[in-house]
Amino acid sequence: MESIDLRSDTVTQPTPEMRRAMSAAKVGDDVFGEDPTVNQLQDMAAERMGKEAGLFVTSGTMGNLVAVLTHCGRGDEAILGDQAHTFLYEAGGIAALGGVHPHPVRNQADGTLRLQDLQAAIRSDDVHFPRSRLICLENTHNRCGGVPLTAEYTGQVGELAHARGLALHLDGARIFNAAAALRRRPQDLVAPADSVSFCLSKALCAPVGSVLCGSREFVAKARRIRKQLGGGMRQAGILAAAGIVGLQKMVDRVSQDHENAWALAAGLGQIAGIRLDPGTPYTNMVFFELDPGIRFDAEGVAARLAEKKVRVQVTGPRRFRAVLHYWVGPEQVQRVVRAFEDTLSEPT
Ligand code: TLP
Repeated sequence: MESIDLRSDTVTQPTPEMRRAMSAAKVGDDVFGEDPTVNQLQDMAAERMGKEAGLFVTSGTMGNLVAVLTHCGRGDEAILGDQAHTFLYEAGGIAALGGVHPHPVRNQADGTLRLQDLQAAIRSDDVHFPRSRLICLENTHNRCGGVPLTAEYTGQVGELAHARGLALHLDGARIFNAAAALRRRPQDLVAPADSVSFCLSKALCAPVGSVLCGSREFVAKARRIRKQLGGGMRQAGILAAAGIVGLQKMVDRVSQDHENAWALAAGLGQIAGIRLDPGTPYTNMVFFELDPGIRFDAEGVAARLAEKKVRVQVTGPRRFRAVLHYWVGPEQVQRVVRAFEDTLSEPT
């Protein structure tokens, strides 16, 4: 029996087609700009995002870091959600490596930052203050349940940022999930942003990489910063080849992951002792917790599930996240539901 890993969509393995494309990829020295496969991926990504240019980076974390360091200098300030991945889970890189002051604003449950909170967070010109340079949004919003942000909301934030002389960066790690859920083109969702990074190594199944997109001028500057960070790769076409297959073949299928997430939520919702988060799932993530009546804690349940070859992410003492992806189909979803049923009915 194969194990079912729902801890994240980052666990996705490359498809056989990706492995074939990787072994056949034409490569060159990408620091010289001479890797044809990287160049093709960057062009495709920029076109998908409706931006002038793209830059292949090692990870979503590097995409956000390079973006923030391209927009901001040392001592400048980036305004972002207090639940943002960049604020919580990127090892403080923007401060540690860029001297950029993070200014967290409370995330609402729907992943947004209130416009009045953003207005209030932007500093006036005063020697006491860091200079506000950037607002960051996240779409879909991971910690807020994988919820998508609408094009209209992002447009309002873009207008506000630009009117006050700030730039807008979008962490679009899962922008294709947002696009599928909202039935909008990704380029419409990211149009108000000056830069956007999206991941190839999550729903799209590529083994490595993200692409940071923006204007030609922005990407030229970002390229130097990527080099400073040690992210200038050489024959990276081997990796980019998988990303190209991801963009060609995996984008249109992410709505299947959303359907499987609904099926999982429907099954889990029937089990006494499981409480689904209101609204879950918005996209490919199901968030839920254990009722107070259940004697196990989340770690205890996860350990018992692991014995049944089912893995989920523990996100709190009694909380879980399950992320659907290409390698988990409807049959596996039913196996996960049964594994939860069996586990919660076991004696402690
Ligand atoms: N998220 C991972 C973990 O780091 C939490 C996950 O399992 O969800 N932005 C967003 C919104 C993300 O969710 C992630 C990864 C990243 C950026 C960073 O991407 P990588 O892992 O490629 O550095």
